[in-house]
Amino acid sequence: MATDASLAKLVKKLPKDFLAGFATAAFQIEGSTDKGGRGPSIWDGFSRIPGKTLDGGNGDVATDSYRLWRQDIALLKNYGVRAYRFSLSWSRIIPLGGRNDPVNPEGIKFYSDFIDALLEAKITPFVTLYHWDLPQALHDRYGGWLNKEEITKDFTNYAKVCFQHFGDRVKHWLTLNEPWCVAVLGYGRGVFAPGRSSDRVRSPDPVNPETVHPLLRTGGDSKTEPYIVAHSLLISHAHAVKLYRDEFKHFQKGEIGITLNGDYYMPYDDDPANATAGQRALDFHIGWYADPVYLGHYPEYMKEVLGDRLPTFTPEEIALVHGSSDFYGMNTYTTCLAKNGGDDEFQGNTIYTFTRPDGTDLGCQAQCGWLQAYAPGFRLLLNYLYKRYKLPIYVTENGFACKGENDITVEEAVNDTDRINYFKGNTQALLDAIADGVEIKSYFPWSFLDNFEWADGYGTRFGVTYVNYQTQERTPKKSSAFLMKVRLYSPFIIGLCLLLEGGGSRFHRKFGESGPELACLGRGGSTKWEFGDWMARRKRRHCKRVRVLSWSGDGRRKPGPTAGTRQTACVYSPDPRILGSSPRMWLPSTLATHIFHDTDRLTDVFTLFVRYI
Ligand code: GBH
Repeated sequence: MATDASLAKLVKKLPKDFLAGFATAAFQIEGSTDKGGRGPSIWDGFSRIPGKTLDGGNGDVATDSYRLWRQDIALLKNYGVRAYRFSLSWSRIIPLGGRNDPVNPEGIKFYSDFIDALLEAKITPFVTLYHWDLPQALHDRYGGWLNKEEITKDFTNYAKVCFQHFGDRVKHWLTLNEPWCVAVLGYGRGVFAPGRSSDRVRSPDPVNPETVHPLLRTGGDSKTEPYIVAHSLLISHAHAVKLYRDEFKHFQKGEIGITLNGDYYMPYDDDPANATAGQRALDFHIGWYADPVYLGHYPEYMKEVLGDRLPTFTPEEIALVHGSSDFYGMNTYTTCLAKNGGDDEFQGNTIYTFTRPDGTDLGCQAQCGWLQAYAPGFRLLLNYLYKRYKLPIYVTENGFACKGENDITVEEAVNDTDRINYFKGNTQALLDAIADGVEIKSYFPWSFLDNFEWADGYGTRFGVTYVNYQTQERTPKKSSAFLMKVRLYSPFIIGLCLLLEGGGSRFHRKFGESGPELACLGRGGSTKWEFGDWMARRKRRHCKRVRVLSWSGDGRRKPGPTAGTRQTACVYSPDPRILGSSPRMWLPSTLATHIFHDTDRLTDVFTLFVRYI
């Protein structure tokens, strides 16, 4: 496996506008479900029903981020992220959800302040409109996603309110998160809200059917409802995109798309039937949504097996859906081996396994049964999607829940080696995919914090930050330090760090009272040299905070700082947010050393990481 240093070197080659940060979702972190004028969502009630979540946890408090958001942003800033993906709670913005229902000014203000604070911290907001928390009122009023006509209008109206209030500052929009999960888990398997399925033990018929909307008179139908819901989701998404493109894009100048879940399905062995099975699994997980959006039709295989259970697009609908995403939004976690057989329709009648024919496991097992770490699959999937759908890819989620992490102390949990290995492998795979020619524009590990993991409750932890749910204390795990160390979050602040004699005070003037945080990152490997400490002492005078993350030379001992020798050096960053319009800032320095004349070595050996505090 690559060393951290060699990874860090590669990471520097990422495109200049690459967005790296963390992802979260409103219901999983906000809590305060009855505060600030918020209306209930389908997850509020569902998660409170005994038996629906593994540990009985619900979303009432979650990570309390509705109250602790300033602290959260401070931590994100500390992590050095360039972007943050989060979702808006529809029922915070329109408590009853509908197009004729009032907008909640407190909800608007909450997100507006949040976005301002992110921008203030130089963090790019990446906003999901819908991450599964449908306003309960819309479900009750007309059956929610089951009712295409109504939900399309209400979702588009909700999107419009968001573009109007936040689109001046938000330039990256996602309409829906993982429609497959909404349709299959919410209306097929019944394990997610609203919990509908054909299984009458799981989802009984209503006690007084005459009092509910006609679409809700039974407990559900796993054979038809998921496909109806998926169709509504696609069309609602497409309407929101059209609205953005017609009325907002020309002056707000952002981009908009959908994000799909999808893992890679490798054939179990070289039996051609298993290769076909792998493709069927990809069709049912990914093609169901991606083929209409990017290619203009449902996958052939789905039409074939589902017959008239699969809704058909009217010509107007498909014209709207086809081409309705500016990019490919990708959430992915794992790779499975696909075997022909089984009767699980949602899996494309394919059997999934992590066990290879020789009995070994594909990768490291996570807390959740569905997740093993297998980095080569990530690279293969990136290649598959790019070849098939031909658009730049935003990786909007990718993460790992260490097995047993909830059963150990926080001191133990922060040593999240399996998560570090997962990110190490996948960062390498991402870079390899870029080298393969795949255009990749972001990487958002899931998740910033441990949080409400839906039907798993709080026992499954995906965060790079440990959350103590009694005290709400946040403790960074080592995986967060790993991601900082490979410089995923500031790949193009390449700079030199000769900030001496006046350099610091120039910085001070430039960045004002708060001062930047300067950190010197070495390339790993050899001697920790006194320069690090010296620089830290030196700069403390000028900058509020200096952190020498690591320092090392290339094995040879370098000449130390020599007083009185003036040399010219600069901090270099093509990122205009760091130094304004000029890519470099010259600094006088007194560091005598020949290696600094060689810019390549310099950027290699000395990397200055400049961030605002
Ligand atoms: C993401 O979904 C979600 O966007 C995020 O909210 C969540 O917290 C995160 O993953 C971690 O789970 O065994 O048939 O029930 C991940 C995609 C697809 C993964 C469905 C689990 C389970 C399929 N998920 N899959 S099944």
